Amino acid sequence: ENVKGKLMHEIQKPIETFDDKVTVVGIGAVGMACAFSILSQGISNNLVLIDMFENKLEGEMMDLQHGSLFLKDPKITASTDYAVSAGSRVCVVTAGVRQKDNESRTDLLQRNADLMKNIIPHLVEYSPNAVLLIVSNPCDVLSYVAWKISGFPMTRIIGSGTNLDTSRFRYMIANRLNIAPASVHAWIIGEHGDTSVAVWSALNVAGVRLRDINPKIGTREDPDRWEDIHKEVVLSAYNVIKKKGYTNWAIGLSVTSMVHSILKNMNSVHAVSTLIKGLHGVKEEVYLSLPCTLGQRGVLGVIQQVLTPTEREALQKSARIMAELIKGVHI
Ligand code: 6V0
Repeated sequence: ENVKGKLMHEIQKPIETFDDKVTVVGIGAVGMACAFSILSQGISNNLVLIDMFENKLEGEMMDLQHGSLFLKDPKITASTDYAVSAGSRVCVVTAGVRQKDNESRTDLLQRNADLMKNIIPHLVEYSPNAVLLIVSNPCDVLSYVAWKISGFPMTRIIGSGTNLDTSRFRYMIANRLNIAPASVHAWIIGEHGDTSVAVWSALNVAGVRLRDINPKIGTREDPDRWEDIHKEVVLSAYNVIKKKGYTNWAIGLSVTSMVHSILKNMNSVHAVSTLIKGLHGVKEEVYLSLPCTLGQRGVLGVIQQVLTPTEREALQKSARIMAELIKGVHI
């Protein structure tokens, strides 16, 4: 072609690199928040979008591509065909259906589990070495379902879990203390949702445990009512959904930080959903969140927090509830 040929004498073709290829399945509010945050932070320069709706896919892809000047000239592709996802290092699953009128949580769970049956085998076929990050809700049960369907080692199926709950928790504590969230060390473990466990015993700033200052912290007898913060964390999603219809920005950022740790093999610790049987006295084969180190091979290790008996029991109770839910799902 004339102008192109005259402008540049081409010596060789650039190589196509797959080192940081990330696929996002489901381009709703959550999927697009993940995509935007991954691109704008330069975490991946090779992003794939997958959904069922061709037009919307193309629209979202074009809209992002038009911002290339302000990014790092990423390669952005989109298709209903999973072949485009081939060779991904991380696949983020955000596809989901919402509750219908009069639909029970269990029915919703089965519908989303059926969705996993549809999605996961394609991802496994085209990216057999990828780490799969499950964001769709109920995230802990669906991570378990995805693990069963995929045939992957448990280390490569990760639920976004309480990474988001933990960030909400740290933000709220940070506000109360007027110290940045990054300097407030606090963890929410267990279920992403109603039965999550706040690890009050470990909450510290610069190694100073708040429980040493206020022995009642996180309990009902605490005159300062720190426990209200955990309640607010649990209600966060409901409160945001009531006001704007869905949550997306914080989960997008939280997923991005996990993808970053995986792609860059960082060994940084995130509260993510993993198979926790045998830890903290949990007997059931369930996925729940604990602080895990993340790297290119997925979950590398689980930090064994020194939990109080109350915290341990709360986690074990969560595990029993999860096991019951799992029993009801047809995989
Ligand atoms: P949304 O905006 O309705 O988007 C869902 C998308 O999934 C739509 O674009 C659908 O077309 C697509 N989809 C549905 N079925 C398929 C399929 N078989 N294959 C491909 N794509 C499909 O929902 P939203 O983005 O708001 O939420 C997505 C999921 O994330 C829901 O299950 C939420 O509950 C869950 N969240 C999880 C969070 C977490 O912390 N783990 C946080 C927020 C939301």
